[in-house]
Amino acid sequence: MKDGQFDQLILPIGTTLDRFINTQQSNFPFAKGEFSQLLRDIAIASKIVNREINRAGLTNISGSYGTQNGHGEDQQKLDVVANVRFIRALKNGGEVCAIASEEDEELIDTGNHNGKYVVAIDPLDGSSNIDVNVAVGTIFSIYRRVTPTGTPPTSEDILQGGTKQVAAGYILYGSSTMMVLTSGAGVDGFTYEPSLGEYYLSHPNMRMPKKGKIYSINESGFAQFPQAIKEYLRYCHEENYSARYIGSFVADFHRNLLKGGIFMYPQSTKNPEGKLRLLYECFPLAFIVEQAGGMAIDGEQRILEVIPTKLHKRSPLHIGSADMVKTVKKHFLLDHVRV
Ligand code: AHM
Ligand code: MG
Repeated sequence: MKDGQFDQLILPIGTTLDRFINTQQSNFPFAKGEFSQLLRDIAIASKIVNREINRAGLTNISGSYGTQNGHGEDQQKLDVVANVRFIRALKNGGEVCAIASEEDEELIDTGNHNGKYVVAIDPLDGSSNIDVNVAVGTIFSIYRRVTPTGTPPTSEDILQGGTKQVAAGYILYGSSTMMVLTSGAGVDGFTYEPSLGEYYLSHPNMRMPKKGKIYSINESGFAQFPQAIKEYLRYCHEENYSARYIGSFVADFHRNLLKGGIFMYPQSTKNPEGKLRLLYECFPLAFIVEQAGGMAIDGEQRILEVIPTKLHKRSPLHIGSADMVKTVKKHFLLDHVRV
């Protein structure tokens, strides 16, 4: 072994998520200990969910739960487990007064009326992939409440619009488990070390490539897509871009964030509003993508500027490398000329 090579091998793993949160706290004048504690609560729940997912094939926890959520979608057992884990952690933490979850039709009042924060969460996104051992994710978004502390939260607290997020993140339960986080000062990625039970900073200051050659879309809907998307897809084919689509938003997004690419879930004649939900799917990843130098639009408008009218509002989404998203936008603008 060459000089210094051994030292490289035994370098300490580095900064834990906990330590990172503590140092970041000083950058946010409003963020006293509550905000840090809230991020820690999410991290703890994610470790438990990670454990459940890893054992899914061994326990009776995969497959359908036999119920539907408020959108009429079949709930998987793990959807329900993850929802309970995150809600319990957020309720017990005490910093959050309300939670909007994909799995619950109404806004959840945690009973902590002195809590300053509200959270929107998709506890387990892409959960239909669990049974086939494919990556899934958790997506979350944090706001400061707008109603006075000490009073019951209202939907006004959560329907503020994406620009009002104070933090957002996702956990990718993949070949390794990662948490990717922004609190408005760049994006940082943490990899989970299961034997130590800690997230460690592994991807500091993540930047998305300006251009990419990957497009991610469920192309089976081609005939039902708007003209702009059909034209853009033809352009992707001509440019010899690679098609990559797992069907787990977090996993598809994460790959594109690292390698450069675009993820699209457009409106269609089947889903005139698209499929993905603003509060806990589009907004958090749009906040992250912008913080990493990318873009997110619903066609012509910046996603973060859309004001949601209801808890589970859906939106078309085109998100990824800035130059690719700009090209999609150009195609939507051209649609007006074509009409
Ligand atoms: P879910 O929240 O019910 O899991 O649905 C969201 C998922 C995303 O992860 C993924 O991008 C999309 O649905 C895939 O949808 P489709 O099967 O229509 O391609
Ligand atoms: Mg989802």
